[in-house]
Amino acid sequence: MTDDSIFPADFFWGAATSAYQIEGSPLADGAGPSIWHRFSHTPGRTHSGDTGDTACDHYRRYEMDIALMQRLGLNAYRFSISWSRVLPEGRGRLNAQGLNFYERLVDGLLRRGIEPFVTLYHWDLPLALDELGGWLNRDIAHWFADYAQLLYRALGDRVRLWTTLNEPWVAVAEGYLSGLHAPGHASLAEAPRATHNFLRAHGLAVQAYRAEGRGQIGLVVNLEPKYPVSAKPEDQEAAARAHAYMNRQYLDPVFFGAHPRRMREIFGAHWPEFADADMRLIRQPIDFLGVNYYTRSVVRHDPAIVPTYAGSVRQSGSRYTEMGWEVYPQGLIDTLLWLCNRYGTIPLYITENGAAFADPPITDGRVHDPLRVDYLHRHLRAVREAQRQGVDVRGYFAWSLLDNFEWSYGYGKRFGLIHVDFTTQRRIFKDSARFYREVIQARGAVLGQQGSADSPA
Ligand code: IFM
Repeated sequence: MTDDSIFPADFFWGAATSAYQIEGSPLADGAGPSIWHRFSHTPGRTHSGDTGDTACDHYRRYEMDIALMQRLGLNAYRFSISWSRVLPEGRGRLNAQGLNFYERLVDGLLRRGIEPFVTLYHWDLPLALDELGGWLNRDIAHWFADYAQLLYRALGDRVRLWTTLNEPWVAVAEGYLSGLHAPGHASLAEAPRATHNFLRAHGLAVQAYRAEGRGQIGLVVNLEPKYPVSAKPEDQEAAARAHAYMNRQYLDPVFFGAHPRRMREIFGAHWPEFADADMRLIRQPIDFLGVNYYTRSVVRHDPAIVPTYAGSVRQSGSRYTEMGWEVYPQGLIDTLLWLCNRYGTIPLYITENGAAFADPPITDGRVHDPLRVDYLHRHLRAVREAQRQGVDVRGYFAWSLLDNFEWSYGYGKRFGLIHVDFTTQRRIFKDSARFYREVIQARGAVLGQQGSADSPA
C-alpha cells in the first residue's frame, strides 16, 4: 500500500532567510551601505529604532548556522545576496571579500549536502544606486543584470537554482507607495514606474542567465488569494482589483507580456503607457516560479484604501498571527491551483511560508511554540494536497530558519524555527524546528493522511 502523504524523494525541504535580515556586519570588509542601512538608521522608521547592524550575526556565524541546518535535516537553503557587499557602489568596483563570503557560504552548504537556492535581490538596494534614482531610473535594469552576471560567473559552477527578485510587489507597495519600507517614498506616480523597472531588471537578468547559466532561474512573488466578502457587485469588483494588484501585477507581464488592464483602473492617470519592446523583454521564459504564501484576504469595497479601494475584513473564529495575518492553509491550495489554471503547469517552489507568534519564555532550555507547529503542519498538508491535485510543487522553504530583523517591525516579530537570543546570539531549536525535522525524516508521513488542510492538527 502506498502512503499518500509521502512527498517525492527529490523534494526540497528547506528554510529561507535574507541578507539584511540575518547577516549583520553590513559595512564589514569593504561592503557599501544599502537603502535598508540608511532607513533603519533614520529615527522613527523601525520599531524601537532596531537596525540590521548585528541581526543574527550570520556573517560571522554562518558555519554554525549551516550546522544547524544540517541538524534540522534540510536539503536546501534559500538565502539572498547583499548587492552592496559584492559591489559597494552597486556597479563597477568589485569587493572581493564580500563575494568571498558567499563563496564560503555556498561551499559550506554543498559540503553538508544542502542545495543553495540563491535570491539576487531581497530589498537591500545599494545606497549609491538609490542616489542615482534607484528603481525609478531605467538604467537599473542594466545595473541589476550586470550584478547578476557577475554572480552567475562567480557561483554558477556551484549554484543551480537562482531567483532574480524577492516579492517585488512588497518592494514597491511598501517602498514607493506606503513608505513603510526603504527607500521610504509615498507616491502614486512613482509606484508604477518602479514596478515596471523591477520587471525590466528581472527580464534582463533572465536573459543574461540564458547566455551562460547552467542551471535554472525563476522569480519569487508573494501571493494572497482575495475572496469577496459578499455577492454585492462592489465587493466582487474590489476583490478583483485587489487580486489584479497583488497577484497578477507581476505575473501577467512575465507570462503574457502585458500588464493587467485593471492597473490603469487602479492607478488612473498615474499608470503610464509602456513600450512594447519593454514588454517583450519582461516576457522571458522562466524555469520555475517561487511562491511566498502566508495568508488570504476577505475583501470588501472600502473607499479609504488607496489605490485599490479594497479593504480586508477580519474573520471571526479564525486564528491570526502576530502580523495580523489570518491562518488559512486552504488559500495555499487555491493559489497554487489558480496559478496552474492561469499560467500553465510551471514547476513551483513554496519559497516562503511561516508565521510570527509571540513565543512563550524559554523553559528547561526549550521554546514551546504550538501555534507555529500547527501552522506548519496544516500548510505542509496543504502542499501535499496540492501535489495530489496535480500541482508540480518541488520544494518548501519555511520562513524563517532563524528569528530575525522583520523590517519595520525590527526584532519585535519572531518567525524563526530557531529561536535567537539577540543579546548572546544563542540559538535554540523551537518545537516547530523539531516538528519540521520529524516531517523531513518521514518525508511527510507524520502529517496525517486525508482531510481538509484547514482542520487543525
Ligand atoms: O520577513 C519577510 C521576508 O523578508 C519577505 N516575505 C515575508 C516575510 C515575513 O514578513
